Amino acid sequence: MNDCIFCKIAAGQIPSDRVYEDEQVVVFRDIYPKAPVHLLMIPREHVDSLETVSATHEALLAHMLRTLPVVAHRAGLEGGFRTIINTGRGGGQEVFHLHMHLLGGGTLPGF
Ligand code: DGP
Repeated sequence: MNDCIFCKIAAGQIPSDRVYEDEQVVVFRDIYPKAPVHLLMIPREHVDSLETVSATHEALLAHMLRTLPVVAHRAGLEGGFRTIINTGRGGGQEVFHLHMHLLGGGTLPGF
């Protein structure tokens, strides 16, 4: 956890282009954007991935999901947005601190 890059971003030890924060989450621009708007929402608390959440994280997860549309609207994504949670190596997760990708601002490819 001490080497977790997203913990360091949440703590302000590594710079990021932060667009939103509250007592539970931080949202910043992805360094390798896959869409005109590509944000990452992370909890301030370190959680490895969706596979390691427990009942104690239910309120946090609800907060994250409820906050995503607020952040999307602030980012100008009035027409909608895509949310992705890569989970585990097989799911394409590269950073093992739970994060939700928020993408939009153009015509997103289907998959
Ligand atoms: P995932 O594959 O779901 O683990 O996506 C991790 C994302 O994190 C990837 O799209 C690139 C982004 N990322 C990795 N390191 C940094 C960083 O230091 N700063 C920012 N802003 N984004 C990062």
